[in-house]
Amino acid sequence: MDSHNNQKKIALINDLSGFGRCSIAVALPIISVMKIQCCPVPTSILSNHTGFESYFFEDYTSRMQDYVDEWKKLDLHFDGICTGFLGSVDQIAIVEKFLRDFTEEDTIVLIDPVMGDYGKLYPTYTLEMCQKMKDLVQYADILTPNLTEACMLTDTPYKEKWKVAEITEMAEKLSGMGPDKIAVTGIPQGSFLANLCYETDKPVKIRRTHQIGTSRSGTGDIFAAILAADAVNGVPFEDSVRKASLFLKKCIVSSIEKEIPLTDGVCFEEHLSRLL
Ligand code: PXL
Repeated sequence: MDSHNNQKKIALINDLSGFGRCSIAVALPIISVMKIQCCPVPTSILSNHTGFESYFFEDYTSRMQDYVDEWKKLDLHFDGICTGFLGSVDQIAIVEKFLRDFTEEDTIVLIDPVMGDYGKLYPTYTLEMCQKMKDLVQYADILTPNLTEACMLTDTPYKEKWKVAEITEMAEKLSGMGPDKIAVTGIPQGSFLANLCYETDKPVKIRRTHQIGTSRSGTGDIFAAILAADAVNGVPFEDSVRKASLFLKKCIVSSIEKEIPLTDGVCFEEHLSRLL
């Protein structure tokens, strides 16, 4: 029988940045190539992301509820919900309502708490938004904070050097807030960056990833999209973290070869077929 719900679907709540390869612009093609229908909910529209000196930013909060109300009329059911960059406190409240309205028993919720990097909040992020993000974490099955975001969500002072045990402690705290799978990204380890892969009742795993000095925009969004699509496809979390790390490494190597500025993200397009 015909149904909107005959194919697996992920609702992707994120911004649309026209340039800089982040958010919807990278997550949508990745989720599609992994054979899942991707349904975006735009949170804001930017000419280019906030890592550039200048950008145009239009908040979409006031339109979002009308937008998703139409999805209720269509009786859409989602196998996954993936949230990323959020632009205001009111918007976080709308996302919370979306999670309450659309999360069913089998829906996997991935929250990427995009808040900041290198120990600092992104320019559009306020302390009130941090508090609301802490409340949102309870809805997540999977959480993908970088080190800065893990610190902000657990009220841990940020620093440059970390012991695995200290990051594991933060992951445990985060897990206590809701999610049972957590990938803490962007951990400096010698000349590499690593991800810490935490699953409730399993030993912690460290996965090395991209080389240091090449931290590029959008890599967190690519990482989260692969994890969300894999989770919906039933791939074990640890395998998925390894796959996402390897994929990013290839993309970063190509971006260095092509001398792409760090702001412009990674050349993932030529590697998409690796995710098939
Ligand atoms: O990739 C994270 C991200 C997403 N969206 C916007 C951003 C950033 C990081 O700077 O500015 C608009």
